Amino acid sequence: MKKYLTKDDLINFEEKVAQEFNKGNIRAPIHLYYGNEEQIINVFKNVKKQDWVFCSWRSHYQCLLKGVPEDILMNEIVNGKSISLCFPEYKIYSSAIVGGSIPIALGAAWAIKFKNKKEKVFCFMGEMTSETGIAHECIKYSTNHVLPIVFIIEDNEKSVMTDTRSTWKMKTMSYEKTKQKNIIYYKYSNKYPHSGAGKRIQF
Ligand SMILES: Cc1ncc(C[n+]2csc(CCOP(=O)(O)OP(=O)(O)O)c2C)c(N)n1
Repeated sequence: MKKYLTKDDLINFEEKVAQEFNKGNIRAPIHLYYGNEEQIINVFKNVKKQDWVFCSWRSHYQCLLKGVPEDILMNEIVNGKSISLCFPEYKIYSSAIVGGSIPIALGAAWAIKFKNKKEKVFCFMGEMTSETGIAHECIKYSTNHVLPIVFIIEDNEKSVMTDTRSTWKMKTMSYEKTKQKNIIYYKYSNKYPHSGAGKRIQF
């Protein structure tokens, strides 16, 4: 029987990672989610097993929702891989480089279309990443070439600790009010800091 993950399952997993990190058991950076559980569960209602998911440095929720078992995921995180989690067997790929996974996601979508496959690509990014040139180019190319890719922009209003809107002098981000069908845009408020879990840990 398929197990559907709930909001509490996701929150509890991040809480466990936070505890391990604050105890000094994870000797590498972690980026935790909080506050976007309902939105991301909704996105995953349309993600099928055969689909690809591309992420950034913050990807624990996507891994869980794509079907990576909790123990396997936790093991990778404790081994210091949280920032770039890749599970090809579950068709999930991450990069810690701002914008790094977007052109790869586009390439995957292009290949799917070229080979007439039924798969889809889901590509997650933060709102600061969505303002970069590479994101604009990839979204434009995918839209105009009608590629099987959906971009999910998760807006926490910050780029590390910088206010994204004041950086660009924009009240509304470029894709915030978009009507494009290949873009999902949502705002959330994270209780965790950009990196770590609130306690200074010396590696
Ligand atoms: C090429 C590159 N430049 C800088 C960084 C450092 N960096 C990591 S996350 C981040 C902020 C990105 O902000 P946003 O896209 O809004 O993501 P989120 O707030 O969800 O982390 C920056 C500048 C990086 N990882 N890669």
